[in-house]
Amino acid sequence: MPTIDYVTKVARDIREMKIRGAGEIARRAVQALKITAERSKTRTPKEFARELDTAAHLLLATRPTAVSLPNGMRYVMQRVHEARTKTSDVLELKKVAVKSSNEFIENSRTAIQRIGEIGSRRLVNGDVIMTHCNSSSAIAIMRSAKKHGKKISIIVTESRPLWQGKLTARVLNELDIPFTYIVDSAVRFFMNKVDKVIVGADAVAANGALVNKIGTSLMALAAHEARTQFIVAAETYKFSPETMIGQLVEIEERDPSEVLSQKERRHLKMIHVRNPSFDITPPEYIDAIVTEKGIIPPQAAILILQETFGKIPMEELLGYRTVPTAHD
Ligand code: RUB
Repeated sequence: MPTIDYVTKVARDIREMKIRGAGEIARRAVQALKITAERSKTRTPKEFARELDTAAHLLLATRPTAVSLPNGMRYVMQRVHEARTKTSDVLELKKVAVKSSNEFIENSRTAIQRIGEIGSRRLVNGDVIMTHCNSSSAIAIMRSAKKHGKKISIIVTESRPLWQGKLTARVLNELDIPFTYIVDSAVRFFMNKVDKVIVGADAVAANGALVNKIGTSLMALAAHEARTQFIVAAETYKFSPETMIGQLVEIEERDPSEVLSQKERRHLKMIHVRNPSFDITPPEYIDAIVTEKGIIPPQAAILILQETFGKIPMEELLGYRTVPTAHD
């Protein structure tokens, strides 16, 4: 398959959510960038960078919310651009692109494992944990707790409209962790029985706000009211550098047919279905963010951002992002 067709296919799979979850989206997009570099037949550094750029922008145009995607693209492209200032050998640049892609993918997997180890220390025998959607980082904490012999049980929301709760259910089943499966609207009903809420992240803003699957903020609100700990599992490449200069994370709104089919809507001439895929949980409702570098309060998100992106000029960062829009 020609490289551009391969990249287009990965982009389509991300858009259609055959590839989903912020971490996996980033890894698969970076993998596509790596394959573009490996197969490149370009002869000049400029052509090579342009080919990679085209692929990166195709991948970026898929889903706008998971900041891991532009951060993954940045990780590779920045290193390629930096190498261009030192060499004009395309073969060398290819090596840089491949090496940095592998590095990003490897670091991302290690980060999830670390989050599992670090986060599981917060869990104690008998803990009842509530989770939403399907997050590999949140599940890593549960997996690690189980590995360390802690007896935990999970409450899993179905996560309408696309039922990612079923994916979580399958994983927990394989892990032999007992779980209760509930409809999204039963969150408050069960919250008093919950010791900790653990969810993943599509983005963490500079002020510590969390962007995650629609319904997360309602869960946080219920947890806050019930005095239940609300914990976020987020690799540092989920932190959004644009928010350091006050830009908002774009919230994806998906096709209304995911909520109500066209057939069902046909006879309801007054209906208007909205389908936002993510929402924003304010930092006041978050007790801790578990990252691969340790557990931080949401207020320390800015420190992670400064450490990770502080030295990179903002205009360079903004070259790898999607168009900002308002939250609503
Ligand atoms: C997935 C979702 C997950 C985060 C974190 O939404 O909201 O909680 O992406 O996942 P979608 P992970 O199904 O729309 O992609 O921890 O696996 O990166």
